[in-house]
Amino acid sequence: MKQIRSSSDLAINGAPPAFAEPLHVGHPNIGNRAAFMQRVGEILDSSRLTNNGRMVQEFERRIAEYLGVKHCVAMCNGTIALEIAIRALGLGGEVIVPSWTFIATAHALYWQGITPVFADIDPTTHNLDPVAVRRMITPRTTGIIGVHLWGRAAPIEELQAIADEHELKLLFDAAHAFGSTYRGQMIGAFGACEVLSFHATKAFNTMEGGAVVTNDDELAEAMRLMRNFGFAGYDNVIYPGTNGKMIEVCAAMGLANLESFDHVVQANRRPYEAYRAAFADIPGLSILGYDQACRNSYHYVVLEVDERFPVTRDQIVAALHAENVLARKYFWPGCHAMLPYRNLVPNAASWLTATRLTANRVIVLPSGPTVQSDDVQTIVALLLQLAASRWCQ
Ligand code: T4K
Repeated sequence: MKQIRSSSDLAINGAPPAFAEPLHVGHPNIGNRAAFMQRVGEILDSSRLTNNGRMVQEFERRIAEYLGVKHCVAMCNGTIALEIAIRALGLGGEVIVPSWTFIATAHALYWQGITPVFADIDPTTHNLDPVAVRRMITPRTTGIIGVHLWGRAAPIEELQAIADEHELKLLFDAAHAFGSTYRGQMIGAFGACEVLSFHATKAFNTMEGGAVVTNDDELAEAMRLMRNFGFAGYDNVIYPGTNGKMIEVCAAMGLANLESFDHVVQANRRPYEAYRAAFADIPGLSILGYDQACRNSYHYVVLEVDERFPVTRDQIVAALHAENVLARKYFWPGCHAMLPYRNLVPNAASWLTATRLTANRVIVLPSGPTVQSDDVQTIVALLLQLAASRWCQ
């Protein structure tokens, strides 16, 4: 472990990096390998590799059960799951989304000729601000996509009230929220449907994968059709569908990982609490809190840097990368500032005040079960040394 006593111990000043191997945000959680390999063996023996095989069916059953929802429609990834949900709900025209999200939320609309309309967030929760959502409604609005960012529930009731009042469809991008709860209920059954991502970098992963979960029988049926080219039986296509199917090996990974998910959540909490305690008394640095009344996977450790800290967010990220700490600026600069949206709505920044403020403050730190408390202490020491040396200059 590198000792950090002075600025000459920092890698940006020529010292060796603190970590020999990179420390990632989103290091994949790999659960019970033996259980996974056993299932892979069964798949190979059965020679059913994809197209709604036994593993996918079992996976869908188990996820629906875990989340307490009627239907889980498994897909090849979260982006396709979003696209299919949007299409199955019949959205068109304009749909209101936060800009402060992963680009896939906006792309899933744009890809289908729908205009994403960016509404501002509440800077204390990083989720959509219902007042800002109301402001963006026009006669062309057909829906709202709330994002449960960092696994924190979006303002579900307020968004549902707006949707009901204006006869809009409401769905949730729950890519970060597997296993989260809102008012004692699992995320999964809110809105018309909720969309999950099981990407390798998520707390719960199927390598690549996603799903739409819903209590709506008809919607689930439509999505099952859409993810399989629109086939309603052999030789009978009744809809211009796509290929959104999850493969058997991914479902097997999910089934194996589901067994250890609660353990992952417990293990995630250790680095999260260690970071939170370490930064508690440092002016200008704070870790985004999670509501103690709700469950969260503690997968994302979101550090906010404000002007009271003597080093900028970007300088911190550069210094951490030199140490092999691959912290991320998720989701800077916001969807509105990326192509094609930057050209489509060049003035969006003028109403996205909280989004811009937040985007310039955030660093997501490496965490998860593989990050040890010594690692956290080293990262904290690096930041303090960085501040001390800049402070002296
Ligand atoms: N909605 C929201 C709100 C989302 O956050 C996402 C995805 C989606 C929708 C769409 O769901 P998917 O279609 O992806 O299922 C990553 C993920 O690719 C993406 O799934 C995720 N959100 C987003 C937040 O992060 P990148 O480009 O930043 O990931 P990448 O490749 O840089 O990986 C992060 C780090 O993890 C790397 O530095 C290395 C490490 N890593 C990564 C992979 C894939 C590993 O150690 N092993 C691996 O297999 O987007």
